[in-house]
Amino acid sequence: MKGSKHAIVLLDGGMGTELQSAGMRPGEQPVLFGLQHPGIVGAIHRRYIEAGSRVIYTNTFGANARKLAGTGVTVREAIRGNVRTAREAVRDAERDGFPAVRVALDLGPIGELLEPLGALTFEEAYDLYREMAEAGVEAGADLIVLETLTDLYEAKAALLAVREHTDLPVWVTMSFEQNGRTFLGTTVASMAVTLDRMGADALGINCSLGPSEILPLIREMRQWTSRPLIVKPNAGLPDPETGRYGMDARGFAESMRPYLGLPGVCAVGGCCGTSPAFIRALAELDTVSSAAFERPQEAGSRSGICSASVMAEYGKLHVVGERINPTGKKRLQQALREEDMDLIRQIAVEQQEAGASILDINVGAPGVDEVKMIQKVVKAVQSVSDLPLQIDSADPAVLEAGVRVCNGRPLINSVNGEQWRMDEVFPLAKKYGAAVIALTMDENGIPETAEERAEIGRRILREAEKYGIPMEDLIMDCLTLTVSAQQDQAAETLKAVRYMHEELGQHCTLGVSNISFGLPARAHVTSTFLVQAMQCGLDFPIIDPGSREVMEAVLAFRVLSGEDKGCEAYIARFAPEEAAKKQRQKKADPWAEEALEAAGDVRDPLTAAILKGLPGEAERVTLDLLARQSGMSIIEQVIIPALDLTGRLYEQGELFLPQMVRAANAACAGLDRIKERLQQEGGETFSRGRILLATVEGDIHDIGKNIVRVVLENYGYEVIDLGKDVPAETIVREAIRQEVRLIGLSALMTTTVGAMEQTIRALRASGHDCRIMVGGAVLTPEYAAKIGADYYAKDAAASAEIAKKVLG
Ligand code: THG
Repeated sequence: MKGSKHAIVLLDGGMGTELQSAGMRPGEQPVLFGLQHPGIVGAIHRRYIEAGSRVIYTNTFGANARKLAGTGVTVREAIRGNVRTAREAVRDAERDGFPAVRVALDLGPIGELLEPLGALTFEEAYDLYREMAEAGVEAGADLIVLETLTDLYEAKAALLAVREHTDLPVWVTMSFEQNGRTFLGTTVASMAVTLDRMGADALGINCSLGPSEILPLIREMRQWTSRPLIVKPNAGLPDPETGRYGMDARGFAESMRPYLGLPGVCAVGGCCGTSPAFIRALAELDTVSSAAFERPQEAGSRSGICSASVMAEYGKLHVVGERINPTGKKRLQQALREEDMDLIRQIAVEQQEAGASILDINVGAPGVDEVKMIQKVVKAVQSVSDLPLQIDSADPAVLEAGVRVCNGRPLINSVNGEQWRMDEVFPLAKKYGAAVIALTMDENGIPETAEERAEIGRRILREAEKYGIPMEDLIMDCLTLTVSAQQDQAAETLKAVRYMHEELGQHCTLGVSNISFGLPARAHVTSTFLVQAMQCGLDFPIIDPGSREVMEAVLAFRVLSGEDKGCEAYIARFAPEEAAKKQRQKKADPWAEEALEAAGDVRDPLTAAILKGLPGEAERVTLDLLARQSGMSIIEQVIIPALDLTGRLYEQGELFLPQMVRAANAACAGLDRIKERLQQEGGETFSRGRILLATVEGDIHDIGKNIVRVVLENYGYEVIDLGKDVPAETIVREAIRQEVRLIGLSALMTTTVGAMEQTIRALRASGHDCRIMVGGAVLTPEYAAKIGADYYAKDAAASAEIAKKVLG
């Protein structure tokens, strides 16, 4: 688009690196430094404004109560002081004739992992952001930007907190890796869909990658949202030799050029390693800098229901698993009353493995506080399954409680044509960005004819539009009646589905199994009706994925409709099964076993419980085994091989970090039982060896190190965690005192890899015999070798591999 001017909002560049060159010491908290040296921070803001920034980010990235604990400074003070510094810089610049500049309250991640991976609850995260948002409003910020987030759940808590306590515009930018996921597994698509529908004013990507690496991710994001997009990359990838960011201002600006013609990209700036010179170079590109967004030209065309990592995209066939529903199920009702989540977790995993792509959750049972229980169950299910969720209740308070704590974009089950029901459900759907199932019935019940059901459906669609809910987000349920009681109704339902699909282009759901109540051999009728309905346009069937006949109909339908390209899924599902049959006849070779395990077909119950991440089940099976077998032999023959297998699957990209951690937790539950037993029997305790972990001096990041710790502990190693910002002398002293043979050092920032090198030198100089592994975002294998480390651990799984090599 040569010659054309693309109006764009210029943001600012890096703050941390600027503060360090202005004298902030490594390890010092930027927020506190800003309070002590407002002049220095103000001068940095001023340089960005002079370079062309029209929105500046306040120096409040880590101003949350967790990070400020023990500093004697409150969140309010930290935010008030740093916002004032930015406001004054803007006031002075405007007085000196610069155009209008807006002050964005900058809020980064809390710095602790949220449940189920960590200890921080969704509600605690919400409260921490609420406190900061309120302080930001009071201090006079113009907008709020949530940035560098890697967990969609945290982003959702933060966005809700801001929305419920301020009227300011909110932008959200997250940090992705080149594979299009954050390091906690959130995908670009899930982020965009979830936060767009929840009403974030702009979305984007900052940090972790350079401009060229982010470009394909922004293109992907554009497909899922029509919000203005923000790009704030690092100055390239860190140099493997020096660990520093490689790009200069000119090169950075040149590689930002492709964004200027990209529809939807409305704001650009820089993150780590960028300076005012970089922003000036951006300003010199062929742009017109403005302080407000241009109207986005076109809508994102793709959408769906999602968790943080799985998208059930509209246009494909998705099985909704119906089994987390206590209606008529004594055992599940009892589990709910006793708040026993094990059974529920197990049902979730079984349905996912059987091929469900969405899980329906209903907790309606006598004697159950449903509002409380839906949150408990949603969290329990999310701790073992990555599938998107459907929240099923007649009570709007239960619906709200459920969709609030869903990680991702849920589906509400359901609304119908009654005005009062629409008036209570649609505002919830709008606020939380949920999609909604619409039952084609009203105060007069279920109409007999397809035409009347279609009429109610159209009325619901019109009403939804008044609430700003687009048609595509209503999944029509034309209602399955029981064929043995009302035989002509099966045809009416199918006719109504066909109308919804063909005439209105709506997505459709049905509670399919209802069709066959009262008949023998129900599966034949259920699966035949399912096929008929799918042929008419049913794309969100609610069924029991554990029913073989029904699921086989779904898999076959996908082949025949062309959705299963090259019949890949069909083959992947059935080929191993056939191979397994043959294998069982022959003597099994271990690699074939592994393929089976990867396909989820594990016959050893403890291995299965660990792979699926079911702690209760792992405990139960371990206790069974202990009656027959020694604790050590269970550890050696089952638990360790299961964890090794998890590690291999992780490396092959078959499992992701959350699943790894779940597996480790399940193994831990089994190990605890064994430890208890070993202690009762006196003496022998189990440890595979001792490992010391520390984040080096000057570095206050410990999420990465904490993940490594969890994984190593759950592999059976004894971990001595010295924490963060640890001086080299302490590490040497403790390594010697506790006779540690493997040491893991972590450094997240380019500025602290120097401290890592010094620590390694000090360890070598001490003469203590040990191996050293290093890890952290800016490290590379080359650099690790250069500073004298024995091993480079690219992630937690790699650290476990290294531990095995060194300690056995
Ligand atoms: N439309 C929408 N939502 C729905 C339905 C629908 N939710 C509920 C139901 N119908 C679909 N879900 C279930 C959940 C559990 C069972 C059936 C449907 C179930 N059925 C047992 C059976 O089929 O054998 C009966 C109980 C038992 O004997 O255990 O469990 O139509 N939007």
